[in-house]
Amino acid sequence: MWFFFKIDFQLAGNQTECQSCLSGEKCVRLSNNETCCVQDGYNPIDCTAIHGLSAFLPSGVYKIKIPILGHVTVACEMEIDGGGWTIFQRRMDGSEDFYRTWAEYKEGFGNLTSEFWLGNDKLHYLLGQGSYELRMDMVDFNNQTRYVKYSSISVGNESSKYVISISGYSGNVGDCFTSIHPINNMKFTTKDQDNDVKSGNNCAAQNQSGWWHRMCHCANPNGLYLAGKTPVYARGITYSPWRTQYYSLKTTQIMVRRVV
Ligand SMILES: [Ca+2]
Repeated sequence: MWFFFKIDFQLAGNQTECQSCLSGEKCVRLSNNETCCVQDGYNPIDCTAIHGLSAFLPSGVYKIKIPILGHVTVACEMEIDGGGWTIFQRRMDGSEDFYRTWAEYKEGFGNLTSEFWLGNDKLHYLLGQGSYELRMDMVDFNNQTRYVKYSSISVGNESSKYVISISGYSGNVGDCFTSIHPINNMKFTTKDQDNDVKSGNNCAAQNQSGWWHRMCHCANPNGLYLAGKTPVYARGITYSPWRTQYYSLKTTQIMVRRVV
């Protein structure tokens, strides 16, 4: 399902393989043996840029270069909704612990080929490169699917507590991020850093996750992998307008794409 794949910018052996390279461009061979023209010294800034090199590049793990942090390895979704998405969260089998500290959410954790959180610093610098949209895909244990999309997403730096700005809902299930307990304008909260607006309680500790909690949440993508119906309220991987706070989803994937 997930390819391990990265672009290696090797010069193609035969420059005539690229028919249409401009001056200042080089003909390069990608790991899948395709060739294409890229600017000399080109570093893709996100999965949108990689998708722009060739629409036939598969979903998988690629190397990009973003401000301050330099080279970063990311997972790209190249099929869903036209492709070009940089994935920053995935749940699929409960293999990773998401009940983590501020430092761990800042840095990122998990395995890019299965469950992971990309990291709040990477997300901040990635989204600072342009205008981005967000999409979240969900699957339940009946293999039903739902998605939500937001036309604008940005995340502040650590001193802002990674405050999120999100707007422009569309999708085929209720709007959790700008309507019910909206995360818009919320700071990130972890078990060791309470930045939510619920006084007296830490929503991340209460709900066993790290997230842009309000008081507390409509969706808990980083919650416990409780695998379907559960008597436990709001601690699973919930999306309440779809399967209530008493159902933990099978898979989630949250990703961003530069609007170009
Ligand atoms: Ca609180």
